[in-house]
Amino acid sequence: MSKMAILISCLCLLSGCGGNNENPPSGTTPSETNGTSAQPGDTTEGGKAPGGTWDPARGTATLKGTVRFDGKPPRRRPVQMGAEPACAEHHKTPPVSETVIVNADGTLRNVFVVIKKGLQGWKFPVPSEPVVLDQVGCTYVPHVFGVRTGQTVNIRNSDGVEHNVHLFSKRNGRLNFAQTKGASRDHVFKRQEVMVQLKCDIHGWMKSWAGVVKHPFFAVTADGGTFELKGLPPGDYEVEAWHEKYGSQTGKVTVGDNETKTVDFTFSKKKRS
Ligand SMILES: [Cu+2]
Repeated sequence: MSKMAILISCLCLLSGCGGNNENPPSGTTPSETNGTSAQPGDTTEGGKAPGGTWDPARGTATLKGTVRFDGKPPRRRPVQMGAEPACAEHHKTPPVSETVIVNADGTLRNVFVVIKKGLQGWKFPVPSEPVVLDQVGCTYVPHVFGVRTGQTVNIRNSDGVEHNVHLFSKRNGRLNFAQTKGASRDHVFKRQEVMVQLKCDIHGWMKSWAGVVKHPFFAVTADGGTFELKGLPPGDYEVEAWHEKYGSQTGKVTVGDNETKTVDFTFSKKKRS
């Protein structure tokens, strides 16, 4: 086996690449995105099931990678907030769409990367601290985030206007409530689901995506388009990379004790189906 760091590179020009691709058309709901496919971590296929509570001493392996965008980056269109002056005046410069953000170096932001298979059997302690989802300037912050099953999401409205938080989910029930200025409400997702969508019914441009995961091995790409999943047990893994417009890709990798392996992904307009 080569020692080359890059085991998998889902280059979009190669036929067959993205065979697990579940690309949705733009604007589809999360349930449409994921169709009837298995949810990450739900399967017992393809790996050992060590069982029991997670032992951090086993977490010696690291997976890292870069998510790139192939092609001319789409223009980030202005978000029209004129109908709600309190939203528009919050922004010093006109807000632009967060749907596709290609970094200056050609990498792609807001891609949710998660271990899809290989961790079944472990039970991971749930963090006591909440994940915060705020509404600021009539924008959800963050736009894409991860949260653990059983972990609290603290949903806040830091704006001076009323919002509505509406969950679109296939596995986590219903959630739909109005939130007045300065309000705060906690919510806990009970079932793994990659992804769920939160929208404001009052301001149609307000959308946020959450990956609800049973384990702690997930990341969202930011500037630089990179991710790193540290503290993994050595093993065989399937890694999923999800983007709200360009769908999902998966890659397989084997990582050993004290090893670091790289799994890269490339998205492009061509991968839409
Ligand atoms: Cu709103």
